[in-house]
Amino acid sequence: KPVVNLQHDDFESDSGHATESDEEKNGLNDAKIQGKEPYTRQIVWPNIGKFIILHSLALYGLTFLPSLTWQSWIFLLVTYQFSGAGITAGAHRLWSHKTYKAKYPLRLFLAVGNSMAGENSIYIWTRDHRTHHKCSETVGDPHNANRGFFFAHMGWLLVRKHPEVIRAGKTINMTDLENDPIVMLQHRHYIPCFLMCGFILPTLIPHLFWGEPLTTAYFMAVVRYVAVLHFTWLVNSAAHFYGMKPYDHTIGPTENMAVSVLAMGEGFHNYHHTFPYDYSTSEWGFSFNVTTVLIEAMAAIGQAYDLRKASPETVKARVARTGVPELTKELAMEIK
Ligand code: ST9
Ligand code: ZN
Ligand code: ZN
Repeated sequence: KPVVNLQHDDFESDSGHATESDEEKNGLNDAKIQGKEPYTRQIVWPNIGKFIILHSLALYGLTFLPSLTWQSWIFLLVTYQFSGAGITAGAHRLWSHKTYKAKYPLRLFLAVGNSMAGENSIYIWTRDHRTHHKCSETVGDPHNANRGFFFAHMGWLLVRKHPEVIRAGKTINMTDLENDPIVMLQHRHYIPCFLMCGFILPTLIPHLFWGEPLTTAYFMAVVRYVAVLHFTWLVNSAAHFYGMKPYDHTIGPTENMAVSVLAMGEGFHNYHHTFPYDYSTSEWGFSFNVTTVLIEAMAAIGQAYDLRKASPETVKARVARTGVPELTKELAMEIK
């Protein structure tokens, strides 16, 4: 198999370098994908096998939906929102971006939800996500959207990381998470935490409390897991491809309402990349944003505090500089 060894501005066919057709075959013939490091895409077959099995189980799991008891429907919805919040309010808005502070009980609650979501430990998720923001849509971005919709969605979990990702990641300061005992406990015992919160408890609870057969309860956990994975991945794929860019038209991320609905308020991605410190990830309050409702409810009972928000003046000034004022008006009409 020919070695792809392209340099940033070196597209010559040369000994040791790929020919143009090799590059096309690899789909890696673009400087935005290659970067300065020599890079060959290396498929991780065990991950492909794992995801094929997982998706087959989830598709089979869908056949159980018509026979679910009403209690199980509620349980499915609650575990979707709970594990989703472990990602949105937890890994994303709290731990990755420090958009607010949380007391111990709330951090514990979010860490349990996060373990149920099964998207790597909070520590790894945050390290990758901070790298995503720092190097957005360049070779250093773990899910670089320049490599296509599928790569941004889930392909990045099926291949070895680009060396630039690892290099960029090393420059990220993670001391805040290293000083959070809940985060480090989950990181050290990640697999048992995931299995317990993601599968064992969600299989046992419906069985013990309302007599749902164990098989049905298990398949519901699989369906919920795969659905939440795809809803999360849509933020990296759809919300980097389709939608308006009112706040900064020079970047890839977009405002995508469908993604906001599925991903609990995380589809306002043009806003989020422009104002990553904002706890609401949008300027529209509770609209299409269940996670903001949760954070504000937690603030009302004193569990969340020091919520950070971009002021309307800051947003307006930024729109005037890098955005499209007409689009914010259009978006406001769509939302209201
Ligand atoms: C999953 C994560 O699904 C999804 C994240 C999505 C993020 C979305 C963000 C959008 C905004 C929020 C929206 C929320 C919406 C929620 C909606 C809810 C309803 N920095 O990784 P390795 C170093 S996971 C620094 O193995 P390979 C490091 O030393 C799904 N260093 O690289 C590391 O060693 P260690 C389930 C870094 O070998 C070493 O390199 N999980 C960084 O290339 C090796 O790292 C899976 O399927 C960095 N950023 O393998 C697992 N990165 O870690 C999938 C690496 O020991 N992952 N280093 O410190 C894997 O199998 C592998 O990571 C791989 C790459 C094959 C993908
Ligand atoms: Zn973010
Ligand atoms: Zn993004």
